[in-house]
Amino acid sequence: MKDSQIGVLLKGMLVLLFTLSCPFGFSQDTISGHLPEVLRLNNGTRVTSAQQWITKRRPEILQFFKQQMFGQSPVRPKKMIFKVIDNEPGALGGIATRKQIRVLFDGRNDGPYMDILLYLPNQIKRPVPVIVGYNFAGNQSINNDTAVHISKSWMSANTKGAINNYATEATRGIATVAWPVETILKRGYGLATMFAGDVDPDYDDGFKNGVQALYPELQNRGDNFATMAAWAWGLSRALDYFETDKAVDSKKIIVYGTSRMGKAAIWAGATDQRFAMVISNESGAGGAKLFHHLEGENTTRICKVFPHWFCHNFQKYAGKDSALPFDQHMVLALIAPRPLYVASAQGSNLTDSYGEFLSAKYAAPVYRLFHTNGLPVKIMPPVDHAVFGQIGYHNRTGKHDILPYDWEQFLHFADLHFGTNR
Ligand code: GTR
Repeated sequence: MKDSQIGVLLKGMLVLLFTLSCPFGFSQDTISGHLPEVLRLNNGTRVTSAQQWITKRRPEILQFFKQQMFGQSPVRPKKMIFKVIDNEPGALGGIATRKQIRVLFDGRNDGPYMDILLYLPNQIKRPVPVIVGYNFAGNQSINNDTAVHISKSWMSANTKGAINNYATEATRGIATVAWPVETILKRGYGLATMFAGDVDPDYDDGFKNGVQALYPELQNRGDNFATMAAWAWGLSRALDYFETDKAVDSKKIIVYGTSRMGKAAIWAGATDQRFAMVISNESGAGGAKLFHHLEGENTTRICKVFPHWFCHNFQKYAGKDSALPFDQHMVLALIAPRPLYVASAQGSNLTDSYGEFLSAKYAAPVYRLFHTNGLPVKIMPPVDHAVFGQIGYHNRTGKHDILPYDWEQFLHFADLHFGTNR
């Protein structure tokens, strides 16, 4: 055989090896450094059963992330009160019942509060599953329903229609594309939303203005109750309310969030197992994205630009993405075996689609311990091609956003798991 023929043969073998290894995911995972194993106990023992996961590994991981990244959160406040301040059975032209519920965190009318806006579909006569997630600009921003109270909480100066960091009437309906309320209701789901800034404003205020003020004992420590954990905690308080509302099926609450709100939704799902499903849309770094995949936002940027999001201990990991003794696949695994949908967008560079896919992929072995199919693919599906297992995933074309395509996949995923609209 000539040298050139040997060369061609070798090349052919390499291509074959590459092709064969792809379905097992060996060749494409550009992970930097060593990715910590989700199924190995701190003492080195391999975790091989769901029982071991539940009793040993899950608590270890949860404790680690509470100490090192998200910080500790308080339990449900004893004095919390829900005040239904609006209950309109003929909302949105008669298709919905609208409720606005003020959650008084410490029971005081002049204390910290969060307003829940809840729409329930009138065509369903039994308790309905509800999708709950934070908005970025106040409840009045999600549609043009003039009865929705305008937020009185601080918001980003970039908010369209806000003046001096506070909402005006001009902020009403600025996020209607992000919140297809009627589509969601027609599919048989309720929709609840809150403004994250009610719980904790999104800036580094030394934790003076958010719910943290109620918990001084959880401040001035490495594992302090920081903003992301406060937002997740607020989602759990909304769930506390749903448990009291007979029109809601509180065993079917879907926690959803886009971007930073997706990070909060993931942590809520990880810490509160009452959430039956988690949907993360382009949650990126500190959400679904794997830090060990060195693209998009990294620990250095997160720690510098958003020092209030994670606890003080997290600062020591800045710049160490390849050497982290943890990563976000472990946070996603805390949601197992509950259905989890991770959505990415090709043009969302900061949130790193491939890094998000990898977290879902490396969380999947935990799902398989529970005899679910986990993520049904091992290599990233093509753009605009959603896959639906116990974990769902898509990477759509377009920029960082939440679009009708995303909602269509989420609702389909929810239908599959909750057996709705079959
Ligand atoms: C960016 C931030 C991301 C993501 C995004 C968003 O500035 O770096 O982590 O959360 O904001 O929330 O839209």
